[in-house]
Amino acid sequence: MPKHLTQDQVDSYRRDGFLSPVDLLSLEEASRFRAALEAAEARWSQALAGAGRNNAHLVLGCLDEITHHPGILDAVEDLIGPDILVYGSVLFIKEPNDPGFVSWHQDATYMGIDPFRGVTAWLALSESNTTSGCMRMMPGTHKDEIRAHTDTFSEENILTRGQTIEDVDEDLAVDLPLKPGQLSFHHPRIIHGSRPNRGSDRRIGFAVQSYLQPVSRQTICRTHAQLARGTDVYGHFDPAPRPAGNMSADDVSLWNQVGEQWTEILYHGAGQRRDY
Ligand SMILES: O=C(O)CCC(=O)C(=O)O
Repeated sequence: MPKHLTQDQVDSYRRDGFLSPVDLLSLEEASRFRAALEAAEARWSQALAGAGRNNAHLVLGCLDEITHHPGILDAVEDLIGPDILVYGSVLFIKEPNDPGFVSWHQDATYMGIDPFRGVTAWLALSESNTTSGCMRMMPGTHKDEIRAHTDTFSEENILTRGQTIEDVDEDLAVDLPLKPGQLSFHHPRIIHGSRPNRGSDRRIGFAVQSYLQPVSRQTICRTHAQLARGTDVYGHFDPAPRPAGNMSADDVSLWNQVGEQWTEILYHGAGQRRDY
């Protein structure tokens, strides 16, 4: 018996490789988290730019709260079972009229996790729709192997390497509009992307990328993860503590260490690097 999702939702995730929209936070909660995040961005603007958008749940109380939200973890448990690690997180923010886009890709390609037993949760903290550049998915492609990706390093591409799958039949894509407080789940092999934000508000997405079963392994370099629920009998990751408030010195030190590990992982074998 699922804890948060219906059996139909679980079945549709298994069939399509994504599930959306899922109601999780109230509008008030989402507004509170957005305000806390934006206050942190104003105060620590340098630290939270570029690669600082990765794993900010290790240093900001509001993102830690989302990451360990019992309702989100219930839904994750419905999809991957009771033992749950938080591997990492990414803030996907597109400013108003921002040319930034996300090319068609499969997350598992460059994350170095094998076996990759997990799911990404993408929470909207502002309207994410076709105007603001919501995510788009290619249903069923999670059942395929990893496709060939070209590293474009295109300036407006938000992905680390601008990695792109070239021959995607966009007519088959499904838009995933979300209201603030709703989230979507997606599988590590689903082909997905998003267009630029043509709207007048920020498009703010917070992705826990990903929640993992502890059997999953990082194959490129040893790194950290947090146990969110259940037990980890494998010990494939070093335990990362939850943050003590915002930007404490110890938490920032761990965050920087994980940032270096992620750079090694995400740019493994790449011809060039950039600052995120
Ligand atoms: O936020 C976006 O538009 C894309 C996010 C994404 O690619 C992901 O969460 O895997």
